[in-house]
Amino acid sequence: MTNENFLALVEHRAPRDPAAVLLEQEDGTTVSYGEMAALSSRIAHALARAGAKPGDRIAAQVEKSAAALALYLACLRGGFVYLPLNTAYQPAEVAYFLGDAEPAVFVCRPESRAALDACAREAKVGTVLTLDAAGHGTLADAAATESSVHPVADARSDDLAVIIYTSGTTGRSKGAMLTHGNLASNGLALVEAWGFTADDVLLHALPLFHVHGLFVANHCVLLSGARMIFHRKYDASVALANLARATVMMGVPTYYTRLLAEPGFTRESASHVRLFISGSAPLLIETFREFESRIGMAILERYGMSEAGMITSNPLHGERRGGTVGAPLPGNEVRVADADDRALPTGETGAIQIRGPNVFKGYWRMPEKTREEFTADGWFRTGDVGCFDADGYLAIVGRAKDLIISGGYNVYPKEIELELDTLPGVVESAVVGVPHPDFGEAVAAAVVLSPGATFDEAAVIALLKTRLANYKVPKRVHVIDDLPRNAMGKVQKAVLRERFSR
Ligand code: MCA
Ligand code: AMP
Repeated sequence: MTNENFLALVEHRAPRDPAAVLLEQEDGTTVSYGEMAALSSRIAHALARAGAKPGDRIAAQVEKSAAALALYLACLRGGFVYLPLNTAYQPAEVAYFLGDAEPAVFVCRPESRAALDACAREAKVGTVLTLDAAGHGTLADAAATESSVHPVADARSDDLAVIIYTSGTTGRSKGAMLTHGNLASNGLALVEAWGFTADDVLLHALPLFHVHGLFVANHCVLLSGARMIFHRKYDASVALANLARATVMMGVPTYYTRLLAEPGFTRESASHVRLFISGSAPLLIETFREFESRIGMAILERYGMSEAGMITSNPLHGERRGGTVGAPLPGNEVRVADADDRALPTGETGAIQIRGPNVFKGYWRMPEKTREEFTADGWFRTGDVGCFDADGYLAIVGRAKDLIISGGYNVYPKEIELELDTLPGVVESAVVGVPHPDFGEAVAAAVVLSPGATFDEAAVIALLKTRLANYKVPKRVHVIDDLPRNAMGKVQKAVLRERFSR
């Protein structure tokens, strides 16, 4: 039986010459496919020596670097389950993920080790190792003396490869379990849909801890033997300077609005790029149009989610329609359904439901929640609301879930409301998304105070920054007399949104 580990597929499709460049770093140094295989082998040995066994979770909260990519690949290689964590998460948030996932090994930044050691102990994590942005730390030290050869662990397509935590409407994060088969089918579908070849050079400026930067970007490159220019974080002027060498760029809409704010971003400076791809959040039609008239090329918008990787995409060849996310990717099925989970005719708006080899296995240790999110006939409820046009393009017109997407990061209001409600003097709170020129949407909050209570907005924001990842912290916290409610007593968030958007 062939090995269905996703890394086996990657290695099968890797360039024959191990010296072929996989990634270029900001300092100009390069890492070849062969060097990446050797580094991920060393790390896989080091993780095993630290106590990890196949099937164990390896959690990581590390800066973006070639070594961080090697750590992900090492987990696939060793048959471990990779659990990436946003570097913005504060210790209380990390404590939840460690407690829920019970990883055998936790890799963190050296500077946050002191703050995270206690929660790792509490969660009974076997070993804590460190890795910094330059690829140094106790993990690197342990890996340095290991063999540069490690076989790819045998895995079945249905075996777990990665857990990606996504926040939820209840305020409690759920771990989406992605299998080797999910990664393989989605990666191959994207290579085909977007025409990736070994001649491509991807400008990779996305973070490495979410589906967009970790899977979509890396997998397109790895499965086509291409190369990438790896930026630690997104800086529009640095991206612009590198476009002359790139053939593809991927980003969230904020990346493109920031690029358009650069006077030097012209047809000429973009002429080497064959494809600009946007996703993770709605691309405003104004941005789509401005880009097209300035650069003479339409941004390709696609739609995805942590539970299913990429779902639909506008076409590589053919019309890219602004305000839509295109058609289902090869092998994926998408339907727009009514409240009884029955498919609606073209042109009608309803719940977006999906099925296919890209759809995840379920939420980690939440069988009930998993059951709720699937229909009786096996379709996954995305929580997005949309409609197909006569040509098969899907438009996302809203969300049934109470979700804010700020700069491509998801924020569930409930989680922020629970924090606000713990503050002295706060009786109740409501959190909404308001339009933001840079992040698309930004988080805004309203609090109702008990009689006589005082409130210092700046102090509250500063306090929240110690408890929540920075992008979740409200940009404004408004004090209001009462939360607007409908006849059923439900908070009317649309009223607050309208009020705070002015
Ligand atoms: C940073 N800040 C933000 C955000 N990012 N505020 C709201 N929303 C944000 N996204 C705030 C910080 O709190 C800080 O505020 C100030 O901005 C500067 O922080 P810094 O880190 O320097 O900001 P930046 O480097 O300019 O980051 C903005 C960014 C970044 C480049 C847009 O957020 C980003 O890379 N986003 C991409 C997210 C992504 O990869 N999403 C994919 C998810 P203060 O100074 O007050 O502290 S995967 C997904 O959604 C699905 C599967 C899909 O379809 O892809
Ligand atoms: P995540 O939970 O981070 O995986 O985010 C997934 C959610 O992001 C989806 O359910 C959508 O609501 C949203 N999303 C992703 N891509 C797009 C897009 N192109 N347009 C609108 N929303 C998007």
